[in-house]
Parts: sequence; structure tokens; C-alpha cells
Amino acid sequence: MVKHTPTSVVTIERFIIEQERQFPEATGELSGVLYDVALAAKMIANKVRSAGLADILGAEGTENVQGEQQQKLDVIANDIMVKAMDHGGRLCAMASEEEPDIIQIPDGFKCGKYVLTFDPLDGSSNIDVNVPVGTIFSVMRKITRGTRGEMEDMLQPGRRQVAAGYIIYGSSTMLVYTTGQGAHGFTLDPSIGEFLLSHPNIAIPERGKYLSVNDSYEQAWEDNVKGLMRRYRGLEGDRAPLSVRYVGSLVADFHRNLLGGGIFCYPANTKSPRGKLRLLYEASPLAFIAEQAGGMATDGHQRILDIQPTELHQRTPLFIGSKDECELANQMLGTGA
Ligand code: AHM
Ligand code: MG
Repeated sequence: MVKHTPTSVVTIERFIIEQERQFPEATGELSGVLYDVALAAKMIANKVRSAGLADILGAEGTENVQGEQQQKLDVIANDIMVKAMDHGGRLCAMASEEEPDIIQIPDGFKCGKYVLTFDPLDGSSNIDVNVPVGTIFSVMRKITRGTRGEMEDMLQPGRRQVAAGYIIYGSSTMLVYTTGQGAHGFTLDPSIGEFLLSHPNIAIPERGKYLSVNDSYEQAWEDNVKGLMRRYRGLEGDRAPLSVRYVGSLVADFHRNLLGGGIFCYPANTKSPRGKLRLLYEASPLAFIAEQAGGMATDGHQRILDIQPTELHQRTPLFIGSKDECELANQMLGTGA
């Protein structure tokens, strides 16, 4: 008989199954949602890789060589997500940053017990200049009684997430996710089309190295935000300055700071009193990952995961990353926590 030696290659599928085994009552439905997200990620990665060819093969609104109309990549990514997720029988509804209303499961398909919210292509304005973009997702349990998903199912605080993650389409494609048992990263091996475990149990350094903020908004910041940024930059003489790094793609900025230590800030300003980023599609899922990695996420007054959403496309100020830096944000902006 052939004897198998233990292998160090762990596919995302194997990892999800092994994590699930720790819960004998699990039905496999959540695992199914995660596989489908991983499949959608591979399909989006494929489109992102050929994005630079769009002008050669036909710009938006024109026909490509196959005679098909070209679409914007964020619309393509949204369609891929919806089509990969709507027929598995595990979701009862979805919501996307790209669509105004709840996306219902089409008639004829089974409705499941989870809802999914996602930003299909975050940072998509960067596509034209070949800068990393990402997909962000969040899974929550349905709480209403009927078969279809309702607004109430979507508007749950982030602490109720059962899974969340992101995919970064960078020099390699990586998927990072959590189900509340740590944050784990997988790198896509394009030669075999599999996500392989590359970053188990990610731990964000307690002290940050990087500051990611768009300081062209400085004039529109409140004084306490200006003061906080001076502290991060070491201008008050009490801390070593953080190095400034700002891609302008949240996923890319968050990912760097998660691995290297640092804080991403998108404060409120007088023009955008609730900031820019969306609670359900961006802040909450990344906050779940940050906390699972030992970091924090706050709006400056309260924990992101404790915010009760009141509308689907709600925005929130966001300070996310290493613990020391987030605590300083809380101290200077409001709670003193
Ligand atoms: P998007 O979801 O429309 O792509 O916008 C979100 C993006 C984030 O990826 C990024 O952090 C932020 O917008 C950058 O905004 P700004 O240009 O105001 O700094
Ligand atoms: Mg976005």
C-alpha cells in the first residue's frame, strides 16, 4: 500500500474543512459560502489581470474582438460575485456597494440561512494605473423568520459577522479571511488555480510602522484630527514618526498595515461628515479581520463592530490597524478608551 507522507501544502478547501470539524454541529453551509467566494475571487483575479488589455481589445462602450460590449471592471466583478453566490442555496440575500437595493435570490433557487454583503472591486479608480485593488466580503446569519432576506438581516452590527475577508489583486492574488478563529491568508498559485495557506494566524504588530491617510483633506479636518495626525507623525516630540504610505486602495493599504503594523485612517471632514467608507461593505469586514489579528478598528468614538447600521450604504469614519495607534485615536477623538 502507498504510504502518504504529511504534506505542508494546505489548500483553502482543506483548511476550511479542518476548521469546520472543530464544530460538530456545523452543517457545511458556511464552508460552502466561503468556497463560492474563493471561486468568484479567482474569476475576478482573471479579469483584473487582463484589465490593461481593455484598451487594446476594446474600451468601455465599444465591442471587443469577440463582438461583445466591454463593461467597466467593477460592474464585471459585481456580476461575477452575484452569479457565483446566488444559486448555492446557502444565502437568502446579498447587498453590494455597486447596487442600490438588496439583491434577492432569483426565483427557483433555494434560500439559505446567511446574508452576504460585499464591495466587488474596491479601489477600482486605480485600475487604469495598475495599482492593486480588492474585493471585501462579510457573512451574517439571517435573523428574520421568512424565507427571503430582509433589510433587518443586513442591518446587523459587525460583531454578529460569522465570516469576513478580502481578496487583494496585487503582485500575487491573496485571500484573507476569518470565521472568528484567527485571521488566515492564502496565496493563489496560478499554475494550479488553488489558494494555498501562506499566512496562518496573522498577528498585527501592536505598535504601528505605517500611517495611511489622505492628508489633502487636512484643511477640512476638525482640530482634534489634525492633532492626532501630528502625534502619528511624531511632530509633538512624544513618539517616533510613522512612515506615511497611502495607495488609495483600502484593501492594499489595510493589507500592508496588517502584515507590517500601522494604521489606516479615513476621518470625517467638513465636506464628508461621516467619512467616505461604507460600514457594511468595507469597515465592518476589515474590522473583524483586524480584531482577529489582535488589532482594533474604531470610528474614533466607538468600536466599528458595535455600530448599529441604520441604512445599507451607511458611511463611517475609520481608524483601523495596530492597537496602540487605534487607542491613541480613541483617546484624542472621543472616548478616551
Ligand atoms: P471605492 O469603493 O469607490 O473604490 O472607494 C473606496 C476607496 C478606498 O479603496 C480608498 O481607501 C479610498 O476610496 C480613497 O479615497 P480618497 O481618494 O478620498 O483618499
Ligand atoms: Mg470600496
